[in-house]
Amino acid sequence: MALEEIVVTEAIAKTYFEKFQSAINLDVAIVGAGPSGLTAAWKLAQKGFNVAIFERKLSIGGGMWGGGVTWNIIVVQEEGKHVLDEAGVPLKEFKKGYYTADAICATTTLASKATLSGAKIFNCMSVEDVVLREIEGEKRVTGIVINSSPVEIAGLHVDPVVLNCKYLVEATGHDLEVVNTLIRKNDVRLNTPSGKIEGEMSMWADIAEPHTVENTKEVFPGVFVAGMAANACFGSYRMGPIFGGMLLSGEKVAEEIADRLS
Ligand code: 48H
Repeated sequence: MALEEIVVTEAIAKTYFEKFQSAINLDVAIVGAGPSGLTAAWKLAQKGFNVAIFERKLSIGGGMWGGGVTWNIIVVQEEGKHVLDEAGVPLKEFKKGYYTADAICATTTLASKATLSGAKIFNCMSVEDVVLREIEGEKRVTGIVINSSPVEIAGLHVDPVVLNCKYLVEATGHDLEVVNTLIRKNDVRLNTPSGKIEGEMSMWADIAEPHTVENTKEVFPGVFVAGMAANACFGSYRMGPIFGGMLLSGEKVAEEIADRLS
């Protein structure tokens, strides 16, 4: 059978825009396809919610691909082990309570779980702003403002487009980009002790791991923070290449949002 290039073009354009169209009114928009974002997407899609991740880079996985200093092995402690067990990622006990996993296997398996459960991933797509509305006297984020990453990287003056979401999950890691933009542009207070971003602190893994989960919560009406972004927002420590907190944070944010949406 002859291969017609034009059919390939049609197939990609039609199928991509069907996928895009189905993301115009989302239950949950997740910003960032690192471990916390991928886990949240998997768990929400598994429950049947319309969920999509927007990832600036071409590759998914955020900081998990590289393990520690590019030695591509991650460590997970007892508490977070069940998430990788459920995904089917093989783990080895290194010492009591310390498990290792291959970073490539963990990343690809979480991405596979998310997409096969029905979550959509839009890579090369940056979230550059949010939609803010006043609803019954309360300001709330009701959507995301997205642009193609190549447009952003080239510094082209091309306007973004908007997608609606009932909830936004900021899983952008250390930079906490979305909440930073929210408070820079608008006179609003966050649900943090100071009402502002508390900021990430230095390394203290033992405290940072449980804090990542505690700090996974709604920081502004319609906006949850997860993963490293949660610690940056609420002011806690970093933890190096230990990923249990990221997985548990993704699991928690999915549960909390699922409860709200049900
Ligand atoms: C679209 C964006 C935008 C944007 C950023 O950093 P991540 O891996 O995030 P987490 O929180 O799931 O995992 C953190 C972990 O990788 C880590 O860094 C740890 C454990 N550090 C500890 C330590 O001590 O250093 O992924 C975030 C993703 C990235 O892929 C970004 O490209 C993406 O978010 N992103 N995507 N629009 N505005 N900002």
